[in-house]
Amino acid sequence: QIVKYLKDYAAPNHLVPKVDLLFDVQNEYTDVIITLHIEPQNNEKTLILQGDAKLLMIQLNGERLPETAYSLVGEILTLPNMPTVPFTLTIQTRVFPEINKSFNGLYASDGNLYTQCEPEGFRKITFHPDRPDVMGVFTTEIRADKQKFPVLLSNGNKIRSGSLPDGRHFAVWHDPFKKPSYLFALVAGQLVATSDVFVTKSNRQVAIEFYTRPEDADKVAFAVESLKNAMKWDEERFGLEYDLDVYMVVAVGDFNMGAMENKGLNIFNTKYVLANSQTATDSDFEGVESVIGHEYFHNWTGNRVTCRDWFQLSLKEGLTVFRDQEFSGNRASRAVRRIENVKLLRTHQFAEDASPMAHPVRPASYVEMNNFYTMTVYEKGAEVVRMYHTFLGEDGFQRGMKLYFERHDGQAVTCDDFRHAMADANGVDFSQFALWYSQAGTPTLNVSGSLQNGEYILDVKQILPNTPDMPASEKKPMMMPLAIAFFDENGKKISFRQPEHPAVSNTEQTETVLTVNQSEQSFKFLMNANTVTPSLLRGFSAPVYLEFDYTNKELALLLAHDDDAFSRWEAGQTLFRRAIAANEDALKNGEMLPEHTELMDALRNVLNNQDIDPALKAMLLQVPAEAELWGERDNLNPVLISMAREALLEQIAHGLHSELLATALNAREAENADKRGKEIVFYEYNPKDAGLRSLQYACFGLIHRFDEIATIEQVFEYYDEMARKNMTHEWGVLSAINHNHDPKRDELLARFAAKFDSQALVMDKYFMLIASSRRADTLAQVQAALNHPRFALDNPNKVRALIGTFARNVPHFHAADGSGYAFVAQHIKKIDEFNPQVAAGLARAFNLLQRIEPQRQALMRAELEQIVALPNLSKDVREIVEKILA
Ligand code: HT7
Ligand code: ZN
Repeated sequence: QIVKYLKDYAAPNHLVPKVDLLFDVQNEYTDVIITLHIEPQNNEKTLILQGDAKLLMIQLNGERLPETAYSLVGEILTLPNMPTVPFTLTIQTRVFPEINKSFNGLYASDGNLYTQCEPEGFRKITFHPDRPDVMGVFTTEIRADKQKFPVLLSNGNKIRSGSLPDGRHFAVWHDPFKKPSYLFALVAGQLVATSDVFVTKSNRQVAIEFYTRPEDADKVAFAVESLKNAMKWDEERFGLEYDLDVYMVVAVGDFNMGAMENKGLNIFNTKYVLANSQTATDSDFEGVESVIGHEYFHNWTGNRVTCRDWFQLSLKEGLTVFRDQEFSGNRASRAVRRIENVKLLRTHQFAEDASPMAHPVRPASYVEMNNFYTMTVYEKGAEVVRMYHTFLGEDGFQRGMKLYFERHDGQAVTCDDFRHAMADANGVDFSQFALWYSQAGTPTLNVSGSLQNGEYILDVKQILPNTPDMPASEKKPMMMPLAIAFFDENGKKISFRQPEHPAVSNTEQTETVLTVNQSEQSFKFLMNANTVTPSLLRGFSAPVYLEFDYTNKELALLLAHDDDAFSRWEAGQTLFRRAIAANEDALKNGEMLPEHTELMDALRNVLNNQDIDPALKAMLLQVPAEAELWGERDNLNPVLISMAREALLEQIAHGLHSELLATALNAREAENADKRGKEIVFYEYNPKDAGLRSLQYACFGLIHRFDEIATIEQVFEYYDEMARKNMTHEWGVLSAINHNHDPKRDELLARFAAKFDSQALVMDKYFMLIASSRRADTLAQVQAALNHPRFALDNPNKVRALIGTFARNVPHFHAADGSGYAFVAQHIKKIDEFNPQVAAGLARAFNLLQRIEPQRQALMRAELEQIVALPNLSKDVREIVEKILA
């Protein structure tokens, strides 16, 4: 395995400021001719290019080079005797998109052609340095059959097009902005455009074009609207305006990730473009809005200012996730969106940080870059950006952004450059903050408090974990914001002063942000109070575990009264976690389950409280996911934890049946209220109705446990009526009864599949239902689904829906006989033969290996050892599996 290290970075010896491309599309192959206008640096004579395509010929300044003038070893083309003054190199390659199932480079999907070049896919098309600090102005000509490929697209503006002999035609695209090769894109095929216009703040007209298959054109309106909202929002919040005359989005069903921000020509997984109320749930709509925003925001944070090298990936991804989170939060339910983001981070990123795959936000090494598009780089990276924002406030943060663009527009830069811009624009020292980029693992803040004579002392200890790359003993204390407030016994905020804080020592405050930057430190507050319950880490002000020895009563107080939605939710989550832990102990010891009176009372209060926003109420009812409960525990039995969690859900369903029912009915009533009396009733996505629906199904997901037989009968009878409203309702009822053993469940799922047979994205939902069921026959049903005519092992969405969902189905993936591990491992091996990126994604399911109890650990290990023994295993899967086994 060749490991690449950040410490070995060296500036490029050859720049390529201009690139001319010609794609000659034929039936079985495409010939690509690239002309690189090369500027040697430091009199360097040896030119090194990257390429993984069939090499046909090379010309130097128009003269063909003999084969003796270069050598090609693996993907590295070495040309030893190149001029030291500017020259051109023209290279012809041949690629075979029809047989490319890796969905990297140039590939065919449904007869059309698409590219995916980030991070190192350009080299699968042609030869180039293919590193992000080599930027150029691209001109691209595409020639193809006019009937088969009526639409020919690339980056920038179309400057010429016309007919060619033999029923062929051509188009020439020119992108005036210098860009790295990973932002190159080409699309050719039979697509229809849905068009719109956006007028920028400086009054320029930007043409918006969304390309889809003709039958999907009725599902793009929401994405188009979301794009226009994103364009406007970026102007208003960040002062950033779009820079080309056209913004194109192309939807494709075969795609490895969510979407790709290629300059002026985004390519999207259909999942994040196509949505109408009959095929997409409210959360699908929210996914479209956020990914459309994310890719658009990359135009400045990623494209105009890009990464110097791939170690700096979080420079663009962390920042752009922060921006898309702010955009989505601005649209509606900011507090709920924040909680959703924290939940995502804590379920998946914290797990990654506690696994053999742990790495810093700026990784120090990698074997396969595709393996580093991780929750850590994206989601923890966004939290790092959010911490700058918390320290500096909106104005200070925007000053930093302004300086960042002033200094670096058109450049390829580092995370340090971003940090310096934030620091210099505000005169703040962020040198200690740099540790967030180099130290992996989730810190723990251990906090305790004591009140004496009106003086409250908060003691904060910072504990850093061991990670595979660095022992805790080598780690230095990090700098982070700790947002706090205090509540009295009636749930009222206590006002306080900070005598040690010169700037505010005489100011009465009710909340503040502390700077934690040492292993141990104390903060003093003066207040007039008898009992104090601190509200800590408000808004999740830093990506850490927080330990504070709350009583259940204090947690109930915060859950009832805290005005910070995150802290309120977190108080409930802690009560849930405690109850599940107590259930686990009882199950382990064969004892009666405890009653959890305080939790039940607190939940009853939440359900009865009419002042809580429905979407937030739905979040407050959500029990932590299984992966969140694993935390940093060792020797864990995931199935026992899952049983303890299920037992709590049953207890809530029975203990609060009537409150849940009343809440669900009220929410349904409120959703229907403004539709009654109208001739045509729309159950469309809008944030208010989405909140009411999420509350209905948060309740219904519990209610059905009260009497599963009666529920399935009822659902069976009213299914068509529910389903007719919209996909959120249809999905809500099917998800709730999905675990039911009654044959009616199978019949409902079969009806669902038959109804949506021609809708690929809805069929993904069908496969998800099959794979997420807790029914005893789930593995058998998943195996049968592999032969369903709409399942395809070479389609990443289908693989994620069926096999990926199964790998997260805790009782089945972790079945004691190892059948779940064997099933997933078998498919990792199969898929790796044509799509290593997707196979490596599945391999992460085994991340838990070293922390799982010995019997399951042995079963997992046996599967992984078989995988690494494969002679042709990809470096993608090998890197992941070897790390897990290490
Ligand atoms: N910047 C993109 C990351 C990406 C990707 C996208 C699609 C297929 C393969 C890919 N490899 C890397 C997506 C983003 O963060 O916006
Ligand atoms: Zn991104």
